[in-house]
Amino acid sequence: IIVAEGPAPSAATAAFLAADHRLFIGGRWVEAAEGGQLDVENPATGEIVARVPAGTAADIDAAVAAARQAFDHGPWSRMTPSERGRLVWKLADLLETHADEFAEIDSIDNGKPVTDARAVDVAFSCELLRYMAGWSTKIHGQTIALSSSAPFHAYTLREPVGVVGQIVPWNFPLMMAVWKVAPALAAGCTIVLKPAEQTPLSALRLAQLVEEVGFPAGVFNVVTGLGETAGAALAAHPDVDKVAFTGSTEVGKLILGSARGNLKKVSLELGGKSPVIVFPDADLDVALAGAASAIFYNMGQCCTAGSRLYIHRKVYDRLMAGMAAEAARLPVGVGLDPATRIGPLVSAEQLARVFGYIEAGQREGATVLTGGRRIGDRGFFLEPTVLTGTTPGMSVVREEIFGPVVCAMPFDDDDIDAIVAEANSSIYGLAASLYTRDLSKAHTVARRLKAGTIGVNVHHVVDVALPFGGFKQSGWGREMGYAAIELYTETKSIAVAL
Ligand code: TXE
Repeated sequence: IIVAEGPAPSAATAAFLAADHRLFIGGRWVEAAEGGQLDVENPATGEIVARVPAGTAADIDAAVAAARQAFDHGPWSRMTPSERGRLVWKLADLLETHADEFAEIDSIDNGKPVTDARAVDVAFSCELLRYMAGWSTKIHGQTIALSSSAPFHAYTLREPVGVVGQIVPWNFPLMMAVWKVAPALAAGCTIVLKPAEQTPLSALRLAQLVEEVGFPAGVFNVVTGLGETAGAALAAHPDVDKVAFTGSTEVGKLILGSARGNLKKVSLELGGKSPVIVFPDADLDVALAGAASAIFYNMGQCCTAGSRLYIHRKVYDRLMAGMAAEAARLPVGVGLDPATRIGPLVSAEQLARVFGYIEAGQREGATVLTGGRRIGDRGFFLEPTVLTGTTPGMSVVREEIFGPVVCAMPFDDDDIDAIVAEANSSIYGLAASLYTRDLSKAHTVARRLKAGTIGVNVHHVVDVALPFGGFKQSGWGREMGYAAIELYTETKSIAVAL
């Protein structure tokens, strides 16, 4: 496979990349207090495409102070839910107007196919902003009959939790930011957003739209910078009321430690090692399409990636032939090429990490059925990879690889107990999918799998209305749906002695 040069970005995207990038704090564009900068790399070429400020604790202090001021004293808290909702809806409209540009920015920054960025990342972000805009006018408490013999009028209010720190990863740069920003704004919180150091660009462009829409100063702040400096300072900040994080389980545990100081609320969306189970009665075309996209979509850099593929022995050979053919067929290329289905991994570091796993798997006895090699020497491309001969103890089966590498394993038992136990034998529990035409088996297995989202005859199930989050070490809390509004609000009980 030869990676072709992609087309040049549009003039708007090129102009944005070349601009002087600053932090967005208190409605103003400012340089980092310590003056440092971070290079932003295009993973398809390894070239530096932009430089952004390296924000540090001092910038986090300034951004938190601006968010605090906007929450405690600003016009934001006095706005009606309807006014808030209207601003969030307007942000969706403006994002949609600039959809192509955002798709290009994320494609250049992350490497992902621009076609996916446009159809999924940007489209979902617009949809989510609109969905959450709708909730802003529908957040309410309850009236509650007390058990007391004295007469009371008692009710609850749902109030915004306050200043929220949001730390997001690089796999869906815009979309991960909007997953957190949309419900927080709808609920009436103010925000300090820290995008991943690998992919800070779309968050900065989003801040420009926030400014254009006319959100009050300080409601939305963006500090670009490294995790261990800017991110850690945000998670530990005593004036932050809640921290929401998506990233590795390892860093999620660090965030918990940082949050202890003021016991801020914490929500975490962490890693996964999601199983895909194909029963012998499955529609094999559907199962193949699902299993392939489960691991190859976004180069496997999805928290829900279906990285453990369990196939009933009766259909194992047919499905594996299909997986190998699919891996070889998917067009690899520069993300900006609209025909590309597989782009580069996000960074040299990620490529090395994924390679490390492939090598470890082989050392431990796994066989590379297809893929397993770097493509070219420019950028960070890796062949979609299928490993066989993998066993439960191997690191490739236990640990999140976060690359296009699937461990395929046959199972024999027609009794579901063994396969359910195998699928559940993970420290993670983010997602799972199963393929069968047997309705009873589908619902029975779905109930018994320990994961936050279960797909039946489909893998990546994400919808603005459907709660999303993890069991076990895949996280705390649920995003999407009304569950996300609950994450960004506190319940207050009020009792009036009559
Ligand atoms: O993630 P990190 P990395 C997994 C995946 C991947 C591995 C490493 O397995 O291979 O993590 O990726 C910020 N305090 N996922 O190292 O470090 C960081 O700046 C506060 C799964 O890139 O967790 C970035 O903004 N913040 C995942 C964010 O955390 C800190 C998506 C995520 O980076 C910090 C990404 C600290 N001490 C990686 N250290 C998913 N669930 O989708 C880093 N950060």
